[in-house]
Amino acid sequence: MMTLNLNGRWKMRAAECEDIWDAVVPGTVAATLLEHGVMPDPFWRDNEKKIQELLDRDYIFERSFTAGEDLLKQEQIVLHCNGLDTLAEIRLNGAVVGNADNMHRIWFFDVKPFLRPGENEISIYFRAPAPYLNEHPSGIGKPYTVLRKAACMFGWDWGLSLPDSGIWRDIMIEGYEKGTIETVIVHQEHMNGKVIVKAQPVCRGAQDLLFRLTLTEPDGAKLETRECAAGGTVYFEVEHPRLWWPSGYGGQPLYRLCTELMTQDMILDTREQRIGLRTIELDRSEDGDGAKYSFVINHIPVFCRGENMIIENSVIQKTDGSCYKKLIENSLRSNVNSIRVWGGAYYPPEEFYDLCDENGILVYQDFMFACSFYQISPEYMENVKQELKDNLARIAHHACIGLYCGNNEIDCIYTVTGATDPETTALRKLFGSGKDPLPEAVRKALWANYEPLFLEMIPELCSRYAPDTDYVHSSPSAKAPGEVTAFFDYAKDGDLHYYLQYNGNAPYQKIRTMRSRFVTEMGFQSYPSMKTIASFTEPQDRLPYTPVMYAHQKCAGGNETIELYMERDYLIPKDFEDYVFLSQLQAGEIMRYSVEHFRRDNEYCRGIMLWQLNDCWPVVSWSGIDYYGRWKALQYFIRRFYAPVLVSAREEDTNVSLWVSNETAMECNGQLRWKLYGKDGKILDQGEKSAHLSAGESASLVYLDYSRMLNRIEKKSAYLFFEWEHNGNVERGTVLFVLPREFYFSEPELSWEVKETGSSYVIEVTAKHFAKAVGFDTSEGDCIFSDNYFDLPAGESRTIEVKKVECEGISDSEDLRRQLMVRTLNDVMLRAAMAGK
Ligand code: BMA
Repeated sequence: MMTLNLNGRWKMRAAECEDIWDAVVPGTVAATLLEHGVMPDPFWRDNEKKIQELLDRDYIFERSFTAGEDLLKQEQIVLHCNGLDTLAEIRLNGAVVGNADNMHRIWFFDVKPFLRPGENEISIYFRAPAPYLNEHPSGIGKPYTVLRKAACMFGWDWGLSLPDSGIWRDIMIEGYEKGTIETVIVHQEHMNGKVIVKAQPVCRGAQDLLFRLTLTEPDGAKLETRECAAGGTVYFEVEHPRLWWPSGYGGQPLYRLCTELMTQDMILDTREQRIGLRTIELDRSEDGDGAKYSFVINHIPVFCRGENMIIENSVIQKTDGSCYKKLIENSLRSNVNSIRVWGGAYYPPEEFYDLCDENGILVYQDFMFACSFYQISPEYMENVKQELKDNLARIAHHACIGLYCGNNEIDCIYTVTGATDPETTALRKLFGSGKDPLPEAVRKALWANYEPLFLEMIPELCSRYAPDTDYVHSSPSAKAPGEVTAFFDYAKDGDLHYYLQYNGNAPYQKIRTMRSRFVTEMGFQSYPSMKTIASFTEPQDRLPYTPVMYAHQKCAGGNETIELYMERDYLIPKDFEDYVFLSQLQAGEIMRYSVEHFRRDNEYCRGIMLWQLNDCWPVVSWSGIDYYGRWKALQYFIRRFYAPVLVSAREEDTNVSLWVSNETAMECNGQLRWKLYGKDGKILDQGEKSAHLSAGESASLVYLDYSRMLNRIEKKSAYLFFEWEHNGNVERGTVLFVLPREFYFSEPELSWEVKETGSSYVIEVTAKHFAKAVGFDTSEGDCIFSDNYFDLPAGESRTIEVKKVECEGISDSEDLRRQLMVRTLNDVMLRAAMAGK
């Protein structure tokens, strides 16, 4: 095959004016306009409003290229576009060669009749998506459902509206003889300690060709080479297979499958896929109280400690492989072993799945449908079918993909349209689906649009392209599609999405009355760091309720909800920096409280995926890591509460049980220690206990009854500090016996020193008095601390490491010392109390 790469320098012009700009492809309208200063920074203050008009215009990308003799003499010549966003007309030397209308598809256009020797002109006309939606109202769903384009590009409850267009993935011309490889479908059969790998090549074009497939061991040793004809299957028998595991359960050896498409005397095309040998199953067996929702890999149940990923950047051109590398590195550092690719976005590039394969991150893969009914027609179904084939053919062989999911939240929207119970009725209003249940006839019509897509076509395609991977039709969903009548019933035999607003802004403590098989979404919002806020505001904007801060809060009532919960547990700071700090701490605490609860209940609950891992612009959101890659307090909490072996406390007034939850495939022997501190750091009680936990066991190890020791007053200055030590790791936690707003905080009197070792800086911090949530930050530069927002009992020290390679804008230890800022909950509460007086 011959490839003429068309990436690189193009020209872009607006359809209705003379302006013309240099453009880089892959690239988009917004990226080009930004580059040339035509579009104001969409992230600055409330500029979002100002950019819409620019994106409401049509644009043309064009360039010339030279077609050589070698290319022209090929039997077949196609224009291959890995991504056109979205409504595009493609011309070659003035003639229309095709149209595109689906951002998620891979397009091939026959260009042989249009190419000429020497100089050629290609142009792609992009019609503006937002005006198109206005002209083509959706029958039954949200406006974005009309176009096969990332739904969130029109705005989401964490994302600005930036309905871009462009050549967003690679573009090239390919010339070939007879045919090319479309994909190789891989099926594994594990039995008696062997794996039979069945590989079924699929080709485009002529079908009378031959395939030669070679399987190579992870260490590079060639295992076998076999041949088959088109439509045939090749079988490899792997003795002593080296199995692929999710992170923390074993290694990630990857075999290589190299496929050559051939005639008797020529190799026409090649394709290489890396495959991991493993069995993977979503166990949904009934157990008397509903049904499980549990990932079982190589026969070991794996607890998912996951996060939901959204698009990486609202301006798509800024997305490259390196941003995924960072996301995965951050996930691993946070003890995350699974990521959900959420359905309101787009299918990530190969780099993402490669990284997940290599690092043992299990992927929960949604198809790109979210939060609305989609009206189907034969043309729509055909378009989607091609989209699914394109993407399954591209990604299905990856070891990391643990599950396919038809859509995000459409089954539950259906549930709320019919519900009569008070909780689900309240949700119907929240989801904007009206006050009253919909008439049955209308619901039937909605379901008639659901079934053919999510219960027929998609699962059929999945079983063809991904025969070893399970499919669920929606998240959340229960076992029987469309039959859930009350929202919280998903928890019993399916997966749950849980936000406190879904529960009437209930106290977060209510979670302890709930059980759920799997929590695919759960989150709490917080503000991004002050440095990030400074990047999009003027000083006068920096208060929770200014128009600019509202412009960077896309969830209705979001800032108010943050404050509502703050008011319940804390004193509201007057100082905005304190406020931001507290909002982050609160999100961390609420998630800690909730995740620890579900982890203790690990016989019932088999996974949690927090909403949300990342941000696509600087915004107040549920994320743990903000747009600039800065860790919010939540991400440090995640690192702790997602530790494979977790120690946690279940307190009830003055009584506490201490639990250890071992989510590893090995038994765990360790030492539990606890100390109860009273006023002035006086130790009131202490103890320790060795314990043994088997693989996957979660158990209460001690029950401490302090009802006699702690009276109404003493409770306000007492805290229990506990830790679990095993294999040199120490996990810790603290219990307060009253809400932080009632606690007698004193100045912690922290002191710290910064030292330097070869590759790291080391901060040693000591607290004279109990310090709650010691939060470090740097004034100008950025870094990741080995731990942060942690508690220090009176008189104790902690060593924190900062890796030099992870520092930006910090030149040496002296500079770090100069930039280092520390804030504790003590400071924030004391200041708030003073300001309140
Ligand atoms: C769920 C998600 C997203 C949304 C999030 C936060 O509904 O699926 O659509 O952003 O909650 O509200």
